[in-house]
Amino acid sequence: MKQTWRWFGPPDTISIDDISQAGVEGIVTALHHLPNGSVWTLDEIQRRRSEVAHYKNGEPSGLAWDVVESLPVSESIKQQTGDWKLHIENYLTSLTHLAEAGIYTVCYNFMPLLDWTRTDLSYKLGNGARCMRFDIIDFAAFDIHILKRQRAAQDYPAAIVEQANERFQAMDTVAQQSLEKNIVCGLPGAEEGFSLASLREHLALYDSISEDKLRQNFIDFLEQVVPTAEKLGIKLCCHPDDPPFSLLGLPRIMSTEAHYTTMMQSVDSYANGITLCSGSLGVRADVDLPAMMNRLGDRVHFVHLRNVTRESTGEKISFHEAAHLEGATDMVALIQAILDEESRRVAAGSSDTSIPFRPDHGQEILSDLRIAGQPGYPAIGRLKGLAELRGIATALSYKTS
Ligand code: DNO
Repeated sequence: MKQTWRWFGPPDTISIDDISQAGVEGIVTALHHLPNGSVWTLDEIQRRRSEVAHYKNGEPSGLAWDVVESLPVSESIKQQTGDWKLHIENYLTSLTHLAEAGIYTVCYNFMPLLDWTRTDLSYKLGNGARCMRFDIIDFAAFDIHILKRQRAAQDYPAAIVEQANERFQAMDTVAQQSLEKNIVCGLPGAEEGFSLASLREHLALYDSISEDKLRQNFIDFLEQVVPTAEKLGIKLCCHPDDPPFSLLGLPRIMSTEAHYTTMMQSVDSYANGITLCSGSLGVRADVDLPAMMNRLGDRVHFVHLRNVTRESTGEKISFHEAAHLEGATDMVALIQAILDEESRRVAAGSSDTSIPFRPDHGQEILSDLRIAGQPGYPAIGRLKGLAELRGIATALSYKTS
């Protein structure tokens, strides 16, 4: 397992110098400053590669850009509107440039409008640490009373609607504004951010896009890009929906193991792979992550290791981000399943025997609490997560000589 770390590029307050001290072996980054749908030029890619490869003083860092997260799929492609064909051409050109620069693992998602979504970005835990939380009651209160989406109330069980009404009545303007901002502005790495008015306009565009239609658009996208990726030796890996259920009435089509199986069968190629995100999929009680890794592991090209505590039951639930070894996912069993897959690859003579993973998110602890960092991406919380995950992988791989 290759230990990687997400870096948001030069504006990131955690530098390559800092990251190198965390003992990581590779970097996950993206050209966040380029608009969705545009070409990633070779120049821009080379510049970022060089930034990754050097410390602030110009000395080599020994680190390389291993994984792209994400090469965004534009809304035009997802909806098949406007410039979508040009955006696909641009996607292919960007993949070609990435391969020319020696970068072969490319993560993306197919979530409509909203990327990962939380209602509370700084939820205080009993020990004073802070983490991100998704509260389905707050979310429903936003949807029904702030966004005022038509038919919103029909999308939640009656008990949730009732609690959302009470919750909203008790909120002052500051609480309402902060909830709205958390949901619509876009979290780190998210590709789109909205105002309330623009979110309403964008939601209307999905009125005629059913789940089946979105899936067909996804398959059309894969049919266009996977053959090129295959030729270039690029491994595409789709990130799951986070949270893994429909939000704001939008279709979500990458929330379960069955969704991944459909995706893999629709375009059957090694280049059409998975980002196994234990924090996103782990919200669902019906996803067994170690078993999924055992069943679909030969297409897992990138792993996000993170844990969640489920706070309620049902299809749409509340949850918060747990410490990496706590929460719903049996992290030891999942890491064992990843190591088993690597052993199968070694036996099969594959060259991809070290699957890149990153400690996904982290709780804010110690000095993180005194720094206004990127929500979900604190230095010390992630370092703790990485150290724990690294410890498990080391112990499970230990062989006495
Ligand atoms: C959140 C991230 C997501 C992810 C994208 C992948 O922390 O895991 O934003 O990067 O969904 O395309």
